Amino acid sequence: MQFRPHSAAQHSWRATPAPRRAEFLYRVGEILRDKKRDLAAIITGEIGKPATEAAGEVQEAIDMAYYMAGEGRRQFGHTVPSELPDKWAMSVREPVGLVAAITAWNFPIAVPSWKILPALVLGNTVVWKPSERAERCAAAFAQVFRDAGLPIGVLELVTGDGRVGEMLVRHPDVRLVSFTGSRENGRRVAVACAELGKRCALELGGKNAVIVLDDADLELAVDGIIWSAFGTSGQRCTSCSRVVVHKAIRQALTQALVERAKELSVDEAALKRCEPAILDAIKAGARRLTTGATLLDNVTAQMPIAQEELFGPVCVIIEVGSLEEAITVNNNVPYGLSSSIYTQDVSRAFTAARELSSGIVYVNAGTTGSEVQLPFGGVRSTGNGWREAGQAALDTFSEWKTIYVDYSGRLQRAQIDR
Ligand code: TXE
Repeated sequence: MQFRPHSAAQHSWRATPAPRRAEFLYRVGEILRDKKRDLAAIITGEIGKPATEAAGEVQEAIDMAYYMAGEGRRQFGHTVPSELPDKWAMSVREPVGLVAAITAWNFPIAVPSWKILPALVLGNTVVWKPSERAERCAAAFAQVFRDAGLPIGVLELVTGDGRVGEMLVRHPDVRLVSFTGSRENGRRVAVACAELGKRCALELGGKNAVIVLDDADLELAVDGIIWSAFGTSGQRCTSCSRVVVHKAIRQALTQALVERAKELSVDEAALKRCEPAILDAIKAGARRLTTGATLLDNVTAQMPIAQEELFGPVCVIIEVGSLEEAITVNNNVPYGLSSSIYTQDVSRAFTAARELSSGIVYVNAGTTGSEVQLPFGGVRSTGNGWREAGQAALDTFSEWKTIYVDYSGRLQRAQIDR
């Protein structure tokens, strides 16, 4: 499979004033809004996401379209007095160039929108390789950009598996790879980008915990855990796969979670993929409390099932004796995407918000539910410093250029001519 970027499209898109580029994104938002139901039905049909969650996913793309369209008139730079007379100093944002967006299957429209929309409004062109498990969703989403009148060659859709992804990563014209997927494949992308001197923005796995302290609103915590652990059958990178509970309320919380989990139906294929890890945990002493939406207790923090991302409807319960111990358990995993704490004590909430090692922290809410106007991403094995969404995305998809204009008519040497 060959990919030939549209260099003419790249030059003309870069030269298009940002407010004009933004007009295409406003139209994308309007079309997404008008086609929300149809697109949600395609997501449900292709990957089995429940209708309400699929609609929520399209809404996320709508929100991102309008948010990033607004950035068309807010690409602020800086002007600052030079240290030398008759000299002007300023900085401006510039596009990186051709961006390769490589995305996972579980959010086939929302996650691509988090990459494509900021990349376009900043003047980049994009080649997008969706997951091979969500190509119908990708075709429908790419059609929205065509219907919005986006010039040919500004957004290119290429389909295929990881080999096509690798080809794009190595393509000489690609300057930035924005990758969402598993840690293993993310590392392959990062190594290739390092060898080739390309920027690489990674959004990888999670092993997200909900901490429940002894003063928590138990009912609220149960709602938040059940939703973030078993919504989307636990197949969000931000899904809760660990409950870290204070020993004083462990029994009451566990009982309440079991009652609720029993009522749920889950993606059986996702659960099946998790069965070997569940059996290993049981051999190591864990106790399976429910099938389907699976809860296990008697799990210690260092067990593999409490460390590794399963990406399915499985959640373990770990008992602790203090906030400090809960924070240590939360932080001692390879991933650092999302954390949550339930407490009604403001000092403990803010202590946790400061000490929890993750890119996102929720207080009195579960681990899922990011909003487009704030940075999204994680630390350690979840990411590599770049963020998506919010103002942070502007830095991921642009370069700074500093411009000095010396109108003195003579040689002036900074730091020397004093
Ligand atoms: O990933 P895969 P999946 C994570 C989630 C889980 C994974 C599930 O935590 O770990 O994604 O998604 C392409 N070079 N997140 O199974 O298999 C592949 O074709 C280049 C985190 O889809 O890694 C697909 O398009 N590309 C996230 C994409 O990579 C390669 C939110 C992902 O595939 C490649 C959602 C290679 N060598 C899911 N190999 C977050 N943190 O925001 C594969 N691909």
